[in-house]
Amino acid sequence: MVWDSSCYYLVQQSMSQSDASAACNVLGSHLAVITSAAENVAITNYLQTTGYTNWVHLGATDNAVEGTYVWETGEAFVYLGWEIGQPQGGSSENCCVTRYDGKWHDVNCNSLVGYLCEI
Ligand SMILES: [Ca+2]
Repeated sequence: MVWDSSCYYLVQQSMSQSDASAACNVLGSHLAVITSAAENVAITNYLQTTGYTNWVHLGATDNAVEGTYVWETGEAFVYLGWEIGQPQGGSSENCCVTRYDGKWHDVNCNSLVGYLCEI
């Protein structure tokens, strides 16, 4: 899916967030980074078209400082797409995922789900 000069690709293969990040890197891309409501809508619409209903890893973690999410590209964490009440997993859930409803949750980084690459 192409939006605003980026290309996004859902991989429906379940893996941990770190493995997913590495897999995107092998393809010359990175895990998707969402920095606006418009981008979140575009990605959500794309996920809906795929019919994939599981979570998908994004490129954000709070591994370094609990409670402070950062994008792996270093882009500013300016848009917050968390579902109400999220993130709530404390130090056991440090990875940000999204799905067809566009509402982000924090999950354990070893959660085996699909992932979204962006280039
Ligand atoms: Ca956390």
